[in-house]
Amino acid sequence: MKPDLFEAPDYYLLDDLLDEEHKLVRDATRSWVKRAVSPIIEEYAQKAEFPEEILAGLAEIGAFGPYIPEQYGGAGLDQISYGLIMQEIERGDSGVRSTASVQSSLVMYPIFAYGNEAQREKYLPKLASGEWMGCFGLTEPDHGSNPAGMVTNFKDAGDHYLLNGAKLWISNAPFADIAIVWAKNEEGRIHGLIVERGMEGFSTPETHNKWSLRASATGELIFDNVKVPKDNLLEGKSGLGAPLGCLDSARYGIAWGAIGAAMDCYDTALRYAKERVQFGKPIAGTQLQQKKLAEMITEITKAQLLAFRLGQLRNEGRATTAQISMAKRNNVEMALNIAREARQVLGGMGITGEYSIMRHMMNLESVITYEGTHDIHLLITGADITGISAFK
Ligand code: TGC
Ligand code: FAD
Repeated sequence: MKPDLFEAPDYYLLDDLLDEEHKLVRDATRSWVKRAVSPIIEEYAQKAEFPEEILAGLAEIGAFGPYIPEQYGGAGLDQISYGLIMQEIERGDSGVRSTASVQSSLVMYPIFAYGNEAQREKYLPKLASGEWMGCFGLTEPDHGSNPAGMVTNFKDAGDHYLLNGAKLWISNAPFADIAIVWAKNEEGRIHGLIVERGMEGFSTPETHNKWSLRASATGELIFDNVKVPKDNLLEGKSGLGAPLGCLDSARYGIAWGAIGAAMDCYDTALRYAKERVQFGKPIAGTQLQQKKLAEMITEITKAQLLAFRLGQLRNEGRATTAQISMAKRNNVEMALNIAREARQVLGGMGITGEYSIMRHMMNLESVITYEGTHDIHLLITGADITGISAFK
């Protein structure tokens, strides 16, 4: 892969809206990505392996639990810093951002928000340091967009629960030490359970043959009469709203992350277009390539503004699920469109691993599907503005 020459576009001088801490966090993440992710990521993606060697670095830059309070090992940052960290990591690779998103928003957040003090103290510091990694099991083979239909269940068996069922498409599953598993009790109410690797009857087979997120490890979670201690129940919240609350945080991170992937594609295409000479002049001097590049920077700028405003609303505790859906949907589609256009700017070179664009493009096909598909987010907006749910 070519050396990482990334220069971040900031067409509307959005840096002026950031405070010193935001810039510090953003710049530290950016230089870590250049140093630790860019040089190795293409090789890992080609061989379809997760680069476990970067876990310690992710923990060091505060990517595990950026907004979790420092008393539990988190970085105690605000939502805009969290977004900027996700943006910079996904600039490197969506799969690496996935690992950080899952650890922060889908594992640490539910333990912090729905767990008791003993659970917070037991798990959060080790998750923040990367000593333990986690995964989040909501999706099932027959229940993806409609998790309310899940069949994974647990029964009261005296001093423990007995957990049965299966989850599919679970990021980090193959190497996770713990799993936050959403399952129904005997009354059909959804609860979160902390399942630990090593519990008898719990296995995590890896999912192979992915053309997307190849540098991320995806797997299944299989529960065959797993005895889960009663202490491992997340007591603070139950019902579908509990996992959906975690998704709010992760989807928000993706709204920022996708901007990172788009910025990398744009920056690569712009540099290439200025250097590549055809018909006696740089292709950047042709009207058609300028149209592509001008539209890219316009869309990136709009997405940046959407994410920044959403971050302000999150900081004030005012962002709604529907606002988060709008930003996730818009920004991921924006990034995917830019990846496709940028790939064309590079001609044949665009399909090679010498450049990051094709990898971003393939990754974004997962990003537009997970954490709620593109269509589901549109329907969340539709329900919000009309007051009528298309799901019922
Ligand atoms: P609905 O009737 O709308 O809601 C059920 C209950 O939940 C409450 N609720 C929320 N509570 C807290 N936060 C939220 N964001 C909430 N949204 C809804 C709601 O008030 C209600 O409460 P109650 O007390 O009335 O029961 O539910 P529905 O069954 O109609 O479904 C709505 C729908 C389709 C939008 C929802 O099921 C959905 O979002 N589906 C998409 C599934 C999804 O996003 N799965 C993601 C899996 S995890 C993943 O992909 C990780 S990828 C990781 C990575 O690598 O980055
Ligand atoms: P389906 O729900 O079967 O949807 C198929 C198509 O039908 C989609 O286009 C969808 O938009 C459309 N559709 C569905 N319902 C409607 C409707 N009512 N109206 C109109 N169209 C509709 N899940 C986890 O729990 N944890 C993870 O860590 C995780 N990581 C993932 C990693 C990867 C790489 C991938 C690909 C997925 C991951 N997922 C994870 C699962 C992901 O959240 C689901 O794939 C996603 O929610 C969609 O579910 P599905 O694949 O079953 O598609």
